[in-house]
Amino acid sequence: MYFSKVHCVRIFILLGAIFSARCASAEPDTQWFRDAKFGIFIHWGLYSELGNEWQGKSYYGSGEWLMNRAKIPAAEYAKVAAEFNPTNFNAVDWARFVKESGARYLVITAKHHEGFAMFGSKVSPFNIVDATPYHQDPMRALADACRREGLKFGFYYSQFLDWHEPNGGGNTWDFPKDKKDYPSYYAEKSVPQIKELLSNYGPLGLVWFDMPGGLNRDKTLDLIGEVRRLQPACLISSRVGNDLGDFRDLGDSELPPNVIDGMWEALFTHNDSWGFVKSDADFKTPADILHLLAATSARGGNLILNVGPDGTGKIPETSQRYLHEVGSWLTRNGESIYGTTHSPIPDQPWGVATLKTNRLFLHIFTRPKNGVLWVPSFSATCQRAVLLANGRKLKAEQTGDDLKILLPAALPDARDTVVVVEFTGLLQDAWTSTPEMISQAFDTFSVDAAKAKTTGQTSLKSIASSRYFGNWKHDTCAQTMQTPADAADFSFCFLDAGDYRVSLDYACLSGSKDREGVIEIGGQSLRFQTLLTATDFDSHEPLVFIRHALGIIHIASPGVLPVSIHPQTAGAELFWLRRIIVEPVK
Ligand code: JFZ
Repeated sequence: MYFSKVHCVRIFILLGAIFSARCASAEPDTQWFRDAKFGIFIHWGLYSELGNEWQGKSYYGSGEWLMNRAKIPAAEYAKVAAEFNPTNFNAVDWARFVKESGARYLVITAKHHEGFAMFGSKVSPFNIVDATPYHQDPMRALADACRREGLKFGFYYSQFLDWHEPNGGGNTWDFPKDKKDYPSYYAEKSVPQIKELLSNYGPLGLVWFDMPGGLNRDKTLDLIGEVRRLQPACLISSRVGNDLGDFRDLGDSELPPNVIDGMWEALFTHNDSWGFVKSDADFKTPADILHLLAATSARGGNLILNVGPDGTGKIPETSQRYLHEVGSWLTRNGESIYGTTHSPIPDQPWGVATLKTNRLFLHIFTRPKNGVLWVPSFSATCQRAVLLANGRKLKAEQTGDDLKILLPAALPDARDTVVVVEFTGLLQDAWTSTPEMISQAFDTFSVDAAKAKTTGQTSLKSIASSRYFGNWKHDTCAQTMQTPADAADFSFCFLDAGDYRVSLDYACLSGSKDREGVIEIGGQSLRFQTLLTATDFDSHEPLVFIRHALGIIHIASPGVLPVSIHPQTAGAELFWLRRIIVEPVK
């Protein structure tokens, strides 16, 4: 058969494109993740149909754990599939919802711990196509719709916990633990389904594994090898287990107090549950979400925020409205988030910062009352400062490493107004060396214990506790302070003279009740005796803190002062210090 020269050239070009595409995906594609900064999580399964209610009883907390909390027999729970018919689901609408939220990627539960596959699986008949009246695979349509919107698409897959299967992890109310054969579960369901997801839904941005178990490091490496073989560019979450994975997922609803290097993700629910809960209206506001997004970016990570559609496939109205507001803000201010790196300065009384090459983005959550935005540790040279929203140039004065920007009386965005500082020279990383900036320009200052320099036995620890089941909170506290040498030390820069009320926010268990401590600020000290907040600690109960007002200090002139908190005498642990509160006296 004769090939014209044109045909040969076309074939050559096509082969070249295929080859380069294969080469391009020869290893995990991390750049999109680093730049994305914001993703949407969707938890959607049979639990969404139940909405955390079972046999007339309402449960509170994570709805996707209902089967476990109510110890519903697997055979009984499986009957819910016959009622699951998400006629309100519309892949194009969902993809548009994610796009208009300003998120750059979507991760959706392909199979959660209930064991039900929200995709057409040939591995198990317990799936949305075979076991429900819906008889369709929503994931195929959703994956395609997301790609058409320019979004990265990924699957959450619970690779070990599976309450439907005798050999899956977690269901010991139907299937005795000592009879479980985890390797069989992986061989017969988990890994084959993961391969289905990696083979049938197009290029995936990531696979979000969760709750690892039943695999040693070598077997986990084998699983990772399968992902790499089928989708070389696909990223893998750290919850694949055994300290492996391409990016680190923090604990549920955990914002780290400080910068974390490398690729990582903070994951939060929009209300108090991952899965849909009929009674849960505790939604984060647009301002809450924007502050969380900016703070996560300031620390160098991504925020993935979860929404939980109901059993009909409807995303809660509040989630739709609030995430649309977030998206509108990102349309105007997105360059201060997307593609940024961590802030060179710690959180400030006015907000947080993000950085992109020679531009520092100042996210103003609270306007200083005197209109002066003080930017500490600014070691570069400010060339100009403008409001991102409208390009309005602002007056900026730099004295050494202190940059002061004069703000207009009204800021464009009450939730988060961004000032862009364009600079030359090198902006040093001063996250840990910058003192706490205290002044009369704000009503209150909150200094996290996580900022402390510790001495002696003092330790800083992130303590997880929960309100409702699965509604996790994380508080970094200064602990094990037993002698005067065990201190939590800080540096406060008072910009204004005046009086300031000092309070401590801490938890005090029974062993620490009535312990005497002291906070020293410069040459002044405030002594205190601890107040009991709880007899003991259980991570499945709320960790209660008290805000204990210690007294007023007088600052005669501006300046940097050392601050130290420690026991007055040797004895039991003083308390679990979460933060110092400083309030200017009007
Ligand atoms: C897991 C799931 O059990 C939960 O239903 C949800 O899917 C969430 C995103 O992931 O929950 C976890 C997993 C890990 C921690 C806490 C909750 N952790 O490491 O603290």
